Amino acid sequence: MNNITIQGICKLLLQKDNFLIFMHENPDADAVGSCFSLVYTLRKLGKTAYPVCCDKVPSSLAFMTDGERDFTLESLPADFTPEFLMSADVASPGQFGALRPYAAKVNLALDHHATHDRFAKYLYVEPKAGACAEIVYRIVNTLLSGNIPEKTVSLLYAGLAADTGGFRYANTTPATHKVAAKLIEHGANHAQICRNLFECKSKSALAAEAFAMEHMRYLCGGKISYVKIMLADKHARGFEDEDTYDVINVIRRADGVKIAIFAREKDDGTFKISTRSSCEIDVAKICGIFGGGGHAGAAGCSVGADEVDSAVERIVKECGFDD
Ligand SMILES: [Mn+2]
Repeated sequence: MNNITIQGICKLLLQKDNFLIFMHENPDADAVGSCFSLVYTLRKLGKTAYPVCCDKVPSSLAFMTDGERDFTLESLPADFTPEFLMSADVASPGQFGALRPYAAKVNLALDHHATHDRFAKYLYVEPKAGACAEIVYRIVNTLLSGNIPEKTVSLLYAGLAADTGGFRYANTTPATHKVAAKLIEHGANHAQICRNLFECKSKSALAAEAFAMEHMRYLCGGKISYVKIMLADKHARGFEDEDTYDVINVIRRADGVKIAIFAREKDDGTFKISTRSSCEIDVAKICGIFGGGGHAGAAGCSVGADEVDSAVERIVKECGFDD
């Protein structure tokens, strides 16, 4: 599946000087950690590199970016001309969001999504990797001959910890733990990172989660949990989109739930549907029906306002539970 090796990637990167590295829309800790650790590593090698994303980094992840959140194209220096475009953790052109036209120009894509939509010239896709950060670690470690700065290892650790749910999800492998161990050896501040990622919540995020718990419904005899949040709910309760990012993880916790479904109305009136599976049902395949994707255990898709209820019904049906 990979058409370039880690060694090949390093050779290629050393030949270039000006890099632009894309994160996916609604960037998560793996996207931010993978992208920024590459940016810092390339800069350490004397090169010019910038991160870019169509959306702001959520404030809950600002601890990873020194408080900066705007990495849109407009944030780049006017005189910067990138010669090598990369993406990290981006599965498809659609995930570039407003920057979608750039997908066709990407020279190298690093990813761990099994559904990766081979849009780049060079690909390194490792679906067994628990996070894209696991792949990026190998690149950074080779480029820096093992001398990875503390800031970079902490970024990689955050990506790895976030995508594996704190090393609890099925995508956690011995290789994941080995990389995590290396990162801690290099000085990753794992306790502080995990506090930031998994414990510390804004009051508005807690309000969003309280709303979700109050309004979630159980379907198929309690095997599916489902909640829909409308713009009006968001405005009435005073929370933002990014406050709802953990809602899916809250509703999947109920005992007996195998599949969780969360539909959120976006500002443009369309809906983002997020799904999680803690059984053999592959939600990436099901979300694929609506042009979405992701991982077998965590996936999503976007649908119009008039199709959200029928889409949720179809997803429920595709799960194939009897009752
Ligand atoms: Mn990821």
